[in-house]
Amino acid sequence: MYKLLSHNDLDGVGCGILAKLAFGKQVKVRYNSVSGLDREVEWFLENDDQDTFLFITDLSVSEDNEKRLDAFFQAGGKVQLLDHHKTALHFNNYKWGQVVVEDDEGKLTSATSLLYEYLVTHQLMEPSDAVAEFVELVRQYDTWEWEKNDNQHAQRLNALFFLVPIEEFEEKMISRLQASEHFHFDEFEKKILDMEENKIERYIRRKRRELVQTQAGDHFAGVVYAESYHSELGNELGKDCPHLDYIAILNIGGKRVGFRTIHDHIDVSEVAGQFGGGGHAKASGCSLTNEAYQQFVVDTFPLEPLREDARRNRYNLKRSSFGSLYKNRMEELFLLYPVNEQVWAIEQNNQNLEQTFNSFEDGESFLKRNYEAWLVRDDAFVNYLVEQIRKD
Ligand SMILES: [Mn+2]
Repeated sequence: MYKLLSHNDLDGVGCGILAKLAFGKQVKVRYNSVSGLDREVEWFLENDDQDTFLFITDLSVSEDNEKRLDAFFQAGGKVQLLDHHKTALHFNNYKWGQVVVEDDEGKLTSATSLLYEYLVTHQLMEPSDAVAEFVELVRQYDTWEWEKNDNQHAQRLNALFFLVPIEEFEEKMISRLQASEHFHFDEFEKKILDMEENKIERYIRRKRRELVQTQAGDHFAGVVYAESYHSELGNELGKDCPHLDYIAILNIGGKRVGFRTIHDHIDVSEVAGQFGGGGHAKASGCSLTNEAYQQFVVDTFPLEPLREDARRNRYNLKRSSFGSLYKNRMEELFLLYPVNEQVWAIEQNNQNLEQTFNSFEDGESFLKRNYEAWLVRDDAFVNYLVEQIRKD
C-alpha cells in the first residue's frame, strides 16, 4: 500500500493525480493545508500500517516530525518527501528527502514535476505525452512561468481546479490522462472557463474605477478593496497603471492586505515586512495592523479614484509625435511631447515644465504620480487644438 500526503493546491493535487495513475487503488491520498500536514503525519505514524510507503509532496513537516520520520525510516519504514520550496532544502540531508528548486537545466521545478520524474525513473509509471503535458502546465502555473510565457492553458487549468470540487477534478483528469494522447479541456470546461474569464474581466473593470493612489514612504501605491481574484487584479491594475510601484488589495472582512507588483525593481515582501507580513518579491501580504489600517484605509478613504485614460481615441494617442494631452482634476492641461528622439517634455497650461524625460513612459509616470492626470478624450483634444490656433 501507498499513502500520499500532499498540498491542497493545484501542484499538490497534481501529485495526487500522478499517484493514482501510478498506483490505482493501492494508494490513499490526502490533501492538506500547510498547517494541517503535521497532524496527518502523526496520525500515519501512530495508526497506519507500518508497511505502507509514505509519500509527502509539496509540503514539509515540523522539526518534531522530521525526527519521527527519520526514526521511522531508520527502523525500516518507507518514506519519501519530495518538495521544491527553498525553505525545505535541509531535508536533502536525509536519504528519504529530495528537495529540488531548480533542475539541471536551470528550470524551476514543482512538486508534480518532481514526483513525475521520480515515478518514471523508479519505473512505477510509464511516461506519456498527455501526462507530461499536464505536468508541465502544473509546473508553469506553480512557478509563475506561465505569465512570462503567456501560457493561458496553465492559467485555465488552475481556474478549472478552483471551479470544480477536488474529487471531481481528480477523477476527470485521471480518466482523461489515461484515455487521451494529448492533454485538453472538454467543451463544457471551455465554456465555464470562458464564463469565468468574462466574470473576472468585469470585476477588474469595476475595481479599476475604485482604485485610489497614495504615497506610502518612498513608493506610490494603488489601493483597492477586493476579496477575490487578487493575482489577476494586481496584474491588470499594475499593467494599467505602470506609474504605481505596487497595488495594495484590502480585504476588510479578512483583516488582511495583499501586495502585488509587476515591477522588477520593487520587492513587495519588503513592503509587507514593514507591517509584520511577508511573501515573495511580486506577491506578499500582511495582517491589517493598526499601522497598515491607518496607511491604507484611514488615510486613503477621502481620496477620489484615479481617472482612467481615454481608451478609444484616434487622435490623442500615447507616444504621439504631436504630443499627448492629459488633464487633472483641477482642469489643468498637460501636453507630453517629444523634443527629439531622446527627450520628452511637458507643457502645463502652455508653460514648459523644467523637467525633461528620457522616455514617454517616464514623462507619463511623472504626470500621473504628481498630478493624477489622465489622457483626455479626442473631443477635448480637438478643443485644445482649436484654442491653440486661436491664440496664434
Ligand atoms: Mn508547489
